[in-house]
Amino acid sequence: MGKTCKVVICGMKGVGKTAILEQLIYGNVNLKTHFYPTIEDIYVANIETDRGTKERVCFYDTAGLEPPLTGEFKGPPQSPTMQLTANQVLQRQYLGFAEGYVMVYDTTKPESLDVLMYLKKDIDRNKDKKEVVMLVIGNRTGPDDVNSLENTCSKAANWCSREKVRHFEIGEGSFKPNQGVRECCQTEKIK
Ligand SMILES: Nc1nc2c(ncn2[C@@H]2O[C@H](COP(=O)(O)OP(=O)(O)OP(=O)(O)O)[C@@H](O)[C@H]2O)c(=O)[nH]1
Ligand SMILES: [Mg+2]
Repeated sequence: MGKTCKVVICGMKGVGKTAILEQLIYGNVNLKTHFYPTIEDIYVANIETDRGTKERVCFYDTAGLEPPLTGEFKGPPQSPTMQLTANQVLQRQYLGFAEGYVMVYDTTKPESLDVLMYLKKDIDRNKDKKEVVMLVIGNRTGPDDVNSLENTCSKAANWCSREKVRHFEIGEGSFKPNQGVRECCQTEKIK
């Protein structure tokens, strides 16, 4: 067994971060499961990689971020110097400390993708020279908005390809996050 790697799960509040982790590790989540807002939780898992080895991964489930909702802060980030409040940014201790960041958004909440755009800039700015793996998970909690020109999922897919991060969608409107997350962990070979 190699060294334990640290992975931070982050994103807007209520997008399903804890649900995804609980389903990945315990497989005990269904539509009736309710979770309280997270302050901080740590899950330790032994995950089999596609190389057939077992890796120990420490997942840090973080408190959900508030969306940037007012005035000039509405929508995706315009300037790298903009000031966000403490509950709109990832707590400073998680920056530059993990090998992997899983950024989660809810495909039915466009503002949750905006949050990831801020978040990724923050992680990039603070990662120093360290190699970090980032990936984005779109949690499908309901159908796409047929009235919008570009749905949140395709917007996310475009952004991810520009930023060169892997993009996964899970859920398909029902609650089946398990497969997707397992696949993410294995294909990204988080080490
Ligand atoms: N229907 C459905 N409900 C979901 C899904 N994912 C999460 N939920 C529900 O949405 C609520 C919020 O999910 P959480 O997993 O607590 O979200 P979170 O991102 O951890 O929230 P914070 O810890 O507050 O940031 C919970 O009551 C879940 O049961 C999903 O894919 N489908
Ligand atoms: Mg949570």
